[in-house]
Amino acid sequence: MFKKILSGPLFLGVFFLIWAGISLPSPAQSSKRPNVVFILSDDHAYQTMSTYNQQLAVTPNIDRIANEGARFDNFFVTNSICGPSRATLLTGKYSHKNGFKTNSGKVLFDSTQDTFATLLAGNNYQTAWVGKWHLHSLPKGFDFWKILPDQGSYYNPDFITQQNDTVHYEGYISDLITEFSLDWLNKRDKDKPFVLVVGEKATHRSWLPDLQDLGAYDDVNFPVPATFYDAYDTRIAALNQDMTIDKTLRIKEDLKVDVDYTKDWDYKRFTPEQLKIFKGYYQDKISKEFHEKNLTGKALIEWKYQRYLKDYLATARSMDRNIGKILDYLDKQGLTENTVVVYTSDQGFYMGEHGWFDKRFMYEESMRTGMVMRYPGVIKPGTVVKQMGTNIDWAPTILDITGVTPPAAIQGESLLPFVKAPAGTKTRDLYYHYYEYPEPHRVAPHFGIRSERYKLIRFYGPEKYWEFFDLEADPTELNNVYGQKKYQRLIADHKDRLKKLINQYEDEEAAALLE
Ligand code: SGN
Ligand code: CA
Repeated sequence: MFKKILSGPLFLGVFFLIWAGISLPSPAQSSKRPNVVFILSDDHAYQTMSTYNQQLAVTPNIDRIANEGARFDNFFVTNSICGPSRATLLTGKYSHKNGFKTNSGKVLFDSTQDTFATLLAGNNYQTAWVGKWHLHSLPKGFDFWKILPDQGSYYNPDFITQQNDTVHYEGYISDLITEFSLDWLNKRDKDKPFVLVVGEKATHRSWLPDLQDLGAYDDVNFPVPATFYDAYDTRIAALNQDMTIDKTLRIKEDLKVDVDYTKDWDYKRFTPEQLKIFKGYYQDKISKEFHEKNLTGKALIEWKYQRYLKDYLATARSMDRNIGKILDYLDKQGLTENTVVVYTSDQGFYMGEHGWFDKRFMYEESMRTGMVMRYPGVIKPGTVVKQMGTNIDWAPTILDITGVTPPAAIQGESLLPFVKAPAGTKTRDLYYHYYEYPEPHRVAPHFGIRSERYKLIRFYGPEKYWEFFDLEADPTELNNVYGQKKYQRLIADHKDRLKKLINQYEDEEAAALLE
């Protein structure tokens, strides 16, 4: 019976299908090599991306990438601040290897080293970087770039162009970054594949939303996180930081209460029309509310928390709309099928957990970052990747997609095997090292290991000491159990594993600080 069905022309057809199925080139091998659009935002917390958490915000366009591709549920950074994360994106290396450890400006990014852009140059790819760069030296190895000076401005910003001019543009930052990105895509050589990095300024402090998004979340009363009133028992570095909503977050500069619009910061950049709308909201509504309520104590701290979230999430909304514009452009140009889109942030951020904003610590909210990736034909829509990865994997992933063999000096590895086998069994220990101290937020330098269940951290600032957390028993990391007898075997095991990572990644500075 079976034999009969498979005889004659039908047999030939089935044979052809099997043969075609086997030899059909994957997008990565096809002559039409895939493009990459890598969107890297600034300080955008995964807690505020609705693909991860529906309690705070709505981010339909980031969610669209996740739904049509993959969401990484255990993705981390290796040094949770801006410049170092970008240097790691470029090089696939830890800060101690690429030389860019802090944002301080004392060290420029060494642009003579290999980056994914220089490695792609010989491979017929066109490369571009648009938007936030924050590495103090100018980009090298990209065919096109147009970057913000330092942190850049939200309204009517300057851009540094390839001619090394600083040019003033009118408009809102996320719109302009999209406009310049799409402009380059329109003008590119359409016969060659491309890699474009879109470096968003949002959602960096001090969170200025686009005019159309002012007050977008004003009707929402956000739940106060369970750790909001953390007293930092057992954690000296957490006690000594300077990044609380209570004490560090500024009512005027951050929450825009009683700003002097003629004198203060970026407000001088506003056009009269923009200023009218902005003042109408922050002066006539928010500052008025602040004075009328005349709050003190806990009520004041919680008002600050609510205002912080409202400004932050409205700024994220302005950016998410722009991510939508990029996705629409790819659709309209017929590029979607052959373009990998990644959205991620340079690090995580505190949305009131432990009473904080900002990042830096090796604790979960700052070490983790959200990451979604769409790769039609390769990633099954709705994939959820549970395996752990870090930002040293970004560059080797871009190289893998574009068919370039990574040089041995790259310390990360491609994430493509993870998206193909998202529940794979590969476990790896992650290594972290943060340096910037004391400015601007007095977070003591530290390094450590994160395994799937535990975290061991060595602080080496003013106080030299260890922390150990059981993330299953204590997911919010309130209870440093270093020194508790029942954990001694696990702690010794993690110290060994930490030493191995330090050797593997050749972090000599950390090796000397272990005892
Ligand atoms: C500025 C901010 C800090 C922030 C750093 C680094 N202060 O100094 O709050 O931690 O940038 O951010 S501000 O008052 O100037 O906004 S990073 O994202 O570039 O690493
Ligand atoms: Ca950042």
